[in-house]
Amino acid sequence: MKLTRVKGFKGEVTVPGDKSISHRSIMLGSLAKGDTEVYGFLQGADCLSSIDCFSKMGVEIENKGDMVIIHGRGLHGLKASSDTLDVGNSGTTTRLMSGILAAQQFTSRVNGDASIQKRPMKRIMTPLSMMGADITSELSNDCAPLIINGKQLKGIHYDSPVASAQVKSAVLFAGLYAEGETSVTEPAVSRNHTELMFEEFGVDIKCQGKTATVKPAKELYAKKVVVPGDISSAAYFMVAGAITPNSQITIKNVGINPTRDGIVRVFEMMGADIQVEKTSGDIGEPTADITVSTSNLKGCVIGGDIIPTLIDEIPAIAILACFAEGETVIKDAQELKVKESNRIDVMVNNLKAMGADIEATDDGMIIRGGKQLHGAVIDSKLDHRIAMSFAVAAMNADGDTEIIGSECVDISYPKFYDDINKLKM
Ligand code: SPQ
Repeated sequence: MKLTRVKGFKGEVTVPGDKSISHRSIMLGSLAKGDTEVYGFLQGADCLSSIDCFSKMGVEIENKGDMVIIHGRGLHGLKASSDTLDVGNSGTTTRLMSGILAAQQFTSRVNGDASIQKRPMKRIMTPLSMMGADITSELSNDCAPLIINGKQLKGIHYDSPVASAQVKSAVLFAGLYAEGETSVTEPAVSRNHTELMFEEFGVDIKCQGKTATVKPAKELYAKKVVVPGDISSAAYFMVAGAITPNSQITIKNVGINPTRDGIVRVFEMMGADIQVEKTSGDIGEPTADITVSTSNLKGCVIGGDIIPTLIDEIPAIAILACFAEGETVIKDAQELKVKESNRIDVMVNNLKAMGADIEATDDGMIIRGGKQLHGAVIDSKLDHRIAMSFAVAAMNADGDTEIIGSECVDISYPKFYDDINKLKM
């Protein structure tokens, strides 16, 4: 795809439903008793992989577009799949589903695309094995394909070395089936959608500080789920509004759960013209309409406990920092190396190709803003967040930019290019 400078962006956009909540709605809906209706479900390839995997385990799931009905089979109602469970590109499906599979009375094989086959799975294999799970990496490289022989699990306390909602959630899902209580303590609190949704579906879960504790469940109960707009998708419009001259963009109904809203705090630190107007929200998830206008930005330091609350927005924030006065330091973000691509290297190399003053560090990057970007050939490495970040950069650069693999936005935002083009002046 070729992109070039725009004069400005004006208008309103409603981004698709939150990816993390959409995945969890399929998993909890499948394990619940009764029918779960999900409104605003994200029809991205990753969430369709979750639907596919649970359908293969005997769950009837009606996908009617924006609305999905899951005919739950109860906590012990899943059936062995005769095929490999194909997670596609989705780390969330792989890790959360593994926690469930570890406790079933059957064996499963879980595999995905080339990117998934490189992402680390030891981080879930270790705590699940401590619970008594039999989970192995077929190629003995701690990556998928995974073979999971369901076992009776026992509750543990796990001190997670990483702030990861996927690790925490894998253990909590396994904890539903374990003998005794299961708890996870993280070094910093990661997104808490699993905890909030467990409560909604009738699970006995307690959260205190950085620890979440779940009691074994007897039954989960179906629940209507209204999915808020994904702040990770809103991020591209927030950045576009702030860095593009003559712009004002309102993003409607965005989830602003405090474990996900770090990008809003960064916009405020950088002096962006941003307004957050709270709306009603549902399932314990606060929402807001966010308006961002062309801004005079200044660099800042982003690190510590805020990182898990904006980890997926860092590619977009790196673009923002190129348009700020002074230096932006992003640190404590080594987790970026194990996402769909190595997001530190891929951002730094591609931004360098566009003329940015940027360097990679061990745990992040340093960006000296203010250098005019120019068009370049950008390799997205088939990472949706890289493709969308560079689409926004390209619309603020001199000359043409070509994004290789631009179609990978299908993972989390299939209509992204249509939506951003509609706002062009
Ligand atoms: O699902 P996947 O592939 O891991 O997707 C990403 C993304 O950018 O969309 C990460 F690459 O989001 C993760 C996120 O980074 C989704 C997620 C979740 O829903 O629990 C948690 C985060 O990952 P982690 O490893 O920090 O727990």
